[in-house]
Amino acid sequence: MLKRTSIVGGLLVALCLAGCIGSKDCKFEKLALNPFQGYVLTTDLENPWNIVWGPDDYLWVSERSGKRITRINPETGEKKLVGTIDEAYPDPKTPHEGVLGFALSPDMLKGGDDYIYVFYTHRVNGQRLARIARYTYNLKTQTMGDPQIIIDGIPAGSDHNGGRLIFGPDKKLYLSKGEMGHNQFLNACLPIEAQRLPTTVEVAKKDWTAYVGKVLRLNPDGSIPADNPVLSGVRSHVFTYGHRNPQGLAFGPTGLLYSSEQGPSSDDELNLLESGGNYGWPHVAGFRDDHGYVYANYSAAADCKNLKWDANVIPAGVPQQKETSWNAPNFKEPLKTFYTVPMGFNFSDARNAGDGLDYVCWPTVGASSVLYYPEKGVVPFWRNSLMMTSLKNGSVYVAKLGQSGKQLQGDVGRFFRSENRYRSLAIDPEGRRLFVITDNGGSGRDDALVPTTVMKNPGSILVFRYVGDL
Ligand SMILES: [Ca+2]
Ligand SMILES: [Ca+2]
Repeated sequence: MLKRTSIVGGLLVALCLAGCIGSKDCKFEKLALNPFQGYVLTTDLENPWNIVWGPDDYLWVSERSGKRITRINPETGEKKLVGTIDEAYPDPKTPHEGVLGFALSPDMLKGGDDYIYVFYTHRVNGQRLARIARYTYNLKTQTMGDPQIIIDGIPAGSDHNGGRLIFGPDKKLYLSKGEMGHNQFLNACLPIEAQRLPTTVEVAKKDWTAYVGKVLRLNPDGSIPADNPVLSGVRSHVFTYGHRNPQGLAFGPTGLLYSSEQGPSSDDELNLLESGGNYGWPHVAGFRDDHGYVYANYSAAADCKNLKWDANVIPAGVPQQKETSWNAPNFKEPLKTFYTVPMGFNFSDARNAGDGLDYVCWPTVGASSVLYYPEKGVVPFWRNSLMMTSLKNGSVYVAKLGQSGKQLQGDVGRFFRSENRYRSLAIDPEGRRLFVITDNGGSGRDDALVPTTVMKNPGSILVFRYVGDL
């Protein structure tokens, strides 16, 4: 039974009124008033983490804490269990562990390899680790089995595990891996290793401890592609590095790879990922502009354990580094930040931001995924765009690409605001329906933009259907 439940009262009006951020991003405001229908397709998912439109015209969803892969009928919302990953370990105290990304083989249901590649965290003797396992999809039973481990021993932590897994047009697997939230909160005294590259000895031993704050590129059998970049004299799975928590990966039509990445107190990023690129973390957040960020290296403080970590106030004794005092020849600036704030920005009082920024403009959005919206899609004002989901603001941001795909053009639109945390999204082949999965809990903002831990549609798939041409 299709649940045409209203997502929130007056959703479309509310989201359109809230569809403009600050003074710079208002051009999409009128376009956002174009008609969409919003409804709930299905509920009772357990922290859905990844959603894709499969070659069988079903939605495929991973559930992080539910430890499973499920197929969902996009018309009725009916669920069919594909398989459960019993080895996965979603620590109930963290939102970063369990079954994260998965990718379907490009040849699936085409007489080729009917494989599902799943990235999940688990525990070995109490130690957090992560791996990619390949499952075979049985066409008759529509379930998965015969797990084969493709790569094992990837570091995992209580925070920032990244976790997006996609195939490229080159039929390589791309995995985003976070830096495990080191240098903050309970992990404040652990060093960030996003800049550390694997050594020859480590690669020979299959020691993947350097695979944090990286985007990896793998052959489907888990081996290192022969054309991966050589970094500091070593070829490994590392494709790009210097990342914080990249949770989104998406390819554009000409084979360009984009990522979304969570920044610290400011500067979530959309990036164009180029082989061998250094994306700056933790030396730089966003652009190398000394705006709103300095690298405070707690692990280098003599008495770190006795210091109080604070996102905004750096204690004496913690070494600090300005962005402009660091550089690297392969440093890549982002395409766009969400958001960079002026020098002297008062992070402890968002209302004091000035320059058109207010509480809704707290300068990160919790970027959780990115998707390319194709040129042939039916929504005219979304064509050739990157769509990015926001956890903190329960919104989909839409950024138009320039013709080359190597830069953005115009202002960023914001759509479908609701009191939810948007984890990821998929579109149907026509580009008419946007399917958004929501976290079961966590913090966001209510309709008045006041912080809340109440989610309107926990563990759901929300559908936004374009009806402007019907
Ligand atoms: Ca960066
Ligand atoms: Ca910066």
